Amino acid sequence: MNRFKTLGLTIGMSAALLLAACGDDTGSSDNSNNVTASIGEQVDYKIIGIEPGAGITGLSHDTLEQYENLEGWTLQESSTAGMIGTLDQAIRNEEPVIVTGWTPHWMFSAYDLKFLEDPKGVLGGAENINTVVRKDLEKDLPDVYTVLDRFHWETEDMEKVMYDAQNADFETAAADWVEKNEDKVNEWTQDIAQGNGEKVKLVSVPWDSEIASSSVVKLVLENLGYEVEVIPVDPAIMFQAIATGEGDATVAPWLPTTHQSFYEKHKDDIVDLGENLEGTQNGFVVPAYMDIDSIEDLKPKE
Ligand code: PBE
Repeated sequence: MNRFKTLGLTIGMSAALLLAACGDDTGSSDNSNNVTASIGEQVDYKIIGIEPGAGITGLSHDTLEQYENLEGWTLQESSTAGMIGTLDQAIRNEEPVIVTGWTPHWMFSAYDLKFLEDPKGVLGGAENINTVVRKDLEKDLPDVYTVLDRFHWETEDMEKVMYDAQNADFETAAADWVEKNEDKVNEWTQDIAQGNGEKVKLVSVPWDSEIASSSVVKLVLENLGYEVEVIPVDPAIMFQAIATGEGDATVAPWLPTTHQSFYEKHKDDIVDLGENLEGTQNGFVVPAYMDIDSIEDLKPKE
């Protein structure tokens, strides 16, 4: 929960940095007439990233290394809120900006954006979100294991919870989704016996997509009589917690690419129940008005 304080701080800071940067601008913000400054020069050869611990942050560093045309470019790590703040300011000023982005995320409905093509596939293609549990969960809490094994939904479901949570909170949005999707929930909970207040630790990551899925799974298990705690941590810690048995389960791993390094490290000590959602995507994201389509369209720093 502390993390959210940090996010607030970072968005303030990055807005301030951006304002300072705008002060240097010598009136060349209309990029359609600006033939002298390349996109690289205009964005100071920076990709705006998110939290250092995110899977996408590691992949973005790999991308900078693997594309020769990104020689001299850097990833400016910040926070999700900081990244959104910078993106929002750039769009208001119709300036170029390149951020690390992903779907499902509301940024694609709030702004007209596009993913830059990634011909080397470093940032991963269409991915899945998997359910991963600790080794003895099936033995210790077989009904919880079965519900988690059955849990599966669509990107539209997740987006609905994420969208509704913007006007309420995740708990309310999840409750509303559960109420309106009885059929799906019944498929997961069919013939499951009521629990007796047994504790379940659901480990997650602090991004909206996973707050949405964890909130729904928490509620479904609570309705079955379990006492569920959701613990948002960095992806590395999430995998470690399941491997050591400190956490019971997670519905948050992005695979096979985003969290691959953490998965590989712990794969012998965790149980992978397969995907609960298909069709996520990471990438370098730019406003649709920018005149480039691929990471390879960017020029090295001179
Ligand atoms: N994300 C959203 C996370 C996982 C969910 C893509 C920002 C990441 O680890 O990169």
